[in-house]
Amino acid sequence: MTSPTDPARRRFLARAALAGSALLLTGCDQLSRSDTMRQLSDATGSLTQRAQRLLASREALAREYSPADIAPTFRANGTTNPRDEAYRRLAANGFRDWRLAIGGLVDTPQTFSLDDLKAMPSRTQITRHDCVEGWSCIGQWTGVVLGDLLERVGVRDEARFVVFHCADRYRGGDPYYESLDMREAYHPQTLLAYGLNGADLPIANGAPLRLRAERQLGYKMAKYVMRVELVEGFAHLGRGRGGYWEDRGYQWWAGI
Ligand SMILES: Nc1nc2c(c(=O)[nH]1)N[C@H]1C(S)=C(S)[C@@H](COP(=O)(O)O)O[C@H]1N2
Ligand SMILES: [Mo]
Repeated sequence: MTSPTDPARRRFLARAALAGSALLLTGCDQLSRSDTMRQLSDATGSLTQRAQRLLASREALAREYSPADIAPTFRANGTTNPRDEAYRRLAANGFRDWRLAIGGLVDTPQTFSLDDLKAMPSRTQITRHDCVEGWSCIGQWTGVVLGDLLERVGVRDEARFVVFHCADRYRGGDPYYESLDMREAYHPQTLLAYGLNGADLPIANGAPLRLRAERQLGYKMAKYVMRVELVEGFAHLGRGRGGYWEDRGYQWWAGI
């Protein structure tokens, strides 16, 4: 055990506080179990502070990195090449016939082509993706701020969640889907992204459009988004827990 006055511990905590994060990772990193445990126990103090800050303000921004931190290739996980027939046809045509549909509890249901989305104001951010399986990766994402799109369609007062319906069935089983609450949906870093590291989003990472919810774990960030639905609750979707992995026991709230 180290004491709070231990100089090495004080230096570690000072560095962690400066960087705004206890786990300093660049590029793609694999955290071994012992590394993770050591860093977590070393950093208990600052992690507690971080949790308090997040609780005090759910509007807090996720850390953004510099171009030098970007991993040479962004790791892909989960579905990396949907086999679904409709998706394959869209991909074969460079997604020219793809449309994002936004409906449910909105004033004006609308569809958007990729060009429509690219013509809207965009945001670019370099962030770290953390997968619950124990890896992380830094990439630069470009896309439409989800809140801007929601403003366009007009969200009705009864809407409490935004659901993302995806093109893929994970391992050929049930369709992948995810959901966010309205505060996370309107967060300034929550994007529907069509670009990764300055190029079109690759199929492996969710082309043509994927969610970025930077304060959440990787499984929340739906790839291959086809339809966005505003709902009061998600009991009628999948097994009723708000997402593919939530239906299989993962936490719905995956804030980090
Ligand atoms: N449609 C869809 N979205 C998905 C998944 C998936 O299998 N299908 N996997 C999730 C998981 S667990 C992670 S970690 C990230 C991986 O994103 P990446 O392939 O860009 O690394 O996508 C998430 N979104
Ligand atoms: Mo993940």
